[in-house]
Amino acid sequence: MSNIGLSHRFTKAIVRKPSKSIIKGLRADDRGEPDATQFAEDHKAYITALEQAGVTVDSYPALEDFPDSVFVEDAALCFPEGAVILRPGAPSRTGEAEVMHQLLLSYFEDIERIGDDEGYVDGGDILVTEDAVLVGLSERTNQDGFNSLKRKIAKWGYHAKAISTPEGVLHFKTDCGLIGPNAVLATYRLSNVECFSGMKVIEVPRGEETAANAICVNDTVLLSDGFPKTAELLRSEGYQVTLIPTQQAALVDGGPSCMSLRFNPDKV
Ligand code: CIR
Repeated sequence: MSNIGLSHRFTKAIVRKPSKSIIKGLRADDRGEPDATQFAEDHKAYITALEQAGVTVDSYPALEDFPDSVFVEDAALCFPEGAVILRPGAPSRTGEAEVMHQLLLSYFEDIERIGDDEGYVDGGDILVTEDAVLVGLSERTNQDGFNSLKRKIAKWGYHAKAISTPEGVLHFKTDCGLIGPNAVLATYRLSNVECFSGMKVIEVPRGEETAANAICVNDTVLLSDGFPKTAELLRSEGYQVTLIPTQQAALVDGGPSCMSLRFNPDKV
C-alpha cells in the first residue's frame, strides 16, 4: 500500500438524501422512529461539514424503496484506482448494490463487484488505514465476503486484514474511526486490538462509545455532537473537530462514516 493520504485525503464525497422511509430503517434496538424532516436537516449540516473540510459533495436523491440507502458507505468501497461494489449483509439492503453500481459507473472505469455467491461485506466493517484495509467480520460481513474483497483489491496493491468485531456491535466502525493518517479513535472494546499496533489509539471516554464512529476528512475530524468528553479530548490532542448532528441517524444505527463515500479520484 503506497498511496500516501489514502485513508483521509479526499477531494470528493458521494451522499444520498435520507428517504421518508428512513422511519423503517433497520436498528438493533428500537429507541423510537427517526424524524425524517429533522434527519433531512441534519443531512444538510453533514454536507456542509464535508464541504468545509475540503471535498466536493455530490448529493443524490432519496430512494424510498430502500429505507437505509442514506447510509451509502455500506454498498461500496472506493479507491483512487477503482471501486468495489459490496454486498450488504442485510436482505433489505442487498438491492442498494445495483443502484450504487449504476451510480459509480460515472466515477470509475475500473469497478469490481462482490458477486451473489461471494459472501457479504458491509462498508461499515471496512477501515482503510495507510497500511492495510481492515475488515471486521460481523453479522453483516462474513469470511467469504472478506476473501472475495481481499482478492479484488489486491490488484490495486491493497492488503486486506480480517479482524473480529466485538459481539453485539453492528459494524467494526461502530466502535472505531480513523482520525488522522496514523491515528484511530476506538472504544475500550477495540482499543487494545492488535490491528492498531503502530497507530496512535485514542480511547473514547466510557459512556460516549457512540462517538467512536468518527471520520477524518483532510485536516478535520467529523464527530457526532453530544459527546463533550470525546470532543474535548480530541481538541486537547490538537485535532480540528467539527461536530455534526447525528441523533436521528443514531436511532437507526448510523453515524458520520456511513453517510458518505469519500475518495480521491485525482490521485492516480
Ligand atoms: C443498517 O442497519 O444497515 C442501518 N440502519 C445502519 C447502517 C449504518 N452503517 C454504517 O455504519 N456503515
